[in-house]
Amino acid sequence: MEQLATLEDLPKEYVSTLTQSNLVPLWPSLRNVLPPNQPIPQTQATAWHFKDIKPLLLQAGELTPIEKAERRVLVLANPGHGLENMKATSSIYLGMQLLLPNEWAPSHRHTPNAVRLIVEGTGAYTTVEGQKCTMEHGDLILTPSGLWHEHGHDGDEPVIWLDVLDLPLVYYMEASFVEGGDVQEVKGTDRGHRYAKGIVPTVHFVRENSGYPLLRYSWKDAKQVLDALAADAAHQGPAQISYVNPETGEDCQKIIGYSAIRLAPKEVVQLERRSAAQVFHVIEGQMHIDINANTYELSRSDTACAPCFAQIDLINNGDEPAYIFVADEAPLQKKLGLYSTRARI
Ligand code: 1HN
Repeated sequence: MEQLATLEDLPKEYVSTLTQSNLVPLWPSLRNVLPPNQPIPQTQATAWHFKDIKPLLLQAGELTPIEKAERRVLVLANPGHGLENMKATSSIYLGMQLLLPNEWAPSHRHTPNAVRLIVEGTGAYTTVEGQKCTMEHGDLILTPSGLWHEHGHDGDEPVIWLDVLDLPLVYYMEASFVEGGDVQEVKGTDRGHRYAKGIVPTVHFVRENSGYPLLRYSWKDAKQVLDALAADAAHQGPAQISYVNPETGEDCQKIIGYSAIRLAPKEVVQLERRSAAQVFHVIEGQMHIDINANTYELSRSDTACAPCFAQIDLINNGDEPAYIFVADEAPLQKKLGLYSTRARI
């Protein structure tokens, strides 16, 4: 493609006259906003190790009372986006949150969608629109846009979880805001028991929160399905599950997609190159991940992110299966007609 003229090729007075009228010439910036053939991501391959995060998070527990934090979180920020922008990828926010015994993170609701993936500890719960969802290691709990949610802790050890939100996108759209609320009345426990093996309740009433029939996806169940897939001789390719709305089969949230992969001991999975950036988090086991020219060793509770169109290899060097949670921007890109894949190089 043709090299285009730069700002320096224009007379200074001309440029300053443009500026005074809030005008900008397109051509000096055209190749930045429309790079040839593929995007130039700001997202950098980055890994965060739990052994580094945990002591700092526990220290935050001593330094800042929950009343002064509302949510006690250390954000996993991608240096390619500038740490202060709190982005793991262009649209995905990641944070590790700590709740100590007897603490309470008050009820609120906001426009960004959130999920939490439970990393460590027992005894805590999230109440979402009156449904109390207990937290156990590996569980996925949804707090979709506009639903009231609060966290409590009746146990006796620190509980840590990974928050995943579409905050960077919603903030960019100038659509991000929160409302505070009163303590919720608990009306029931999570509705997981309503859904089993292709059996769903017949819908003959108007739903309170249509679109989010299931709020807690139990890791015990997800792991069982992954193990069954791996043991099934007829199953082709890596054992992988998607977290979906059990009534429609669609992605469980509108913007970020959630899935999990099982890597058998010594299994190597070469992912296709995707237009959607991705996040990987080790639920159990360990893995070696190659993202373009970067290599990371990830253990239990470690997290990494990969930019769009990255070439990614997942390798389980251990003797036990590895279970990896994946978050990606695919639902958003598909809705916008922007999703594509490329052959590996
Ligand atoms: C939020 O509501 C939670 O409810 C956690 O636990 C992290 C980060 C940004 C905005 C809202 C929570 C958040 C958040």
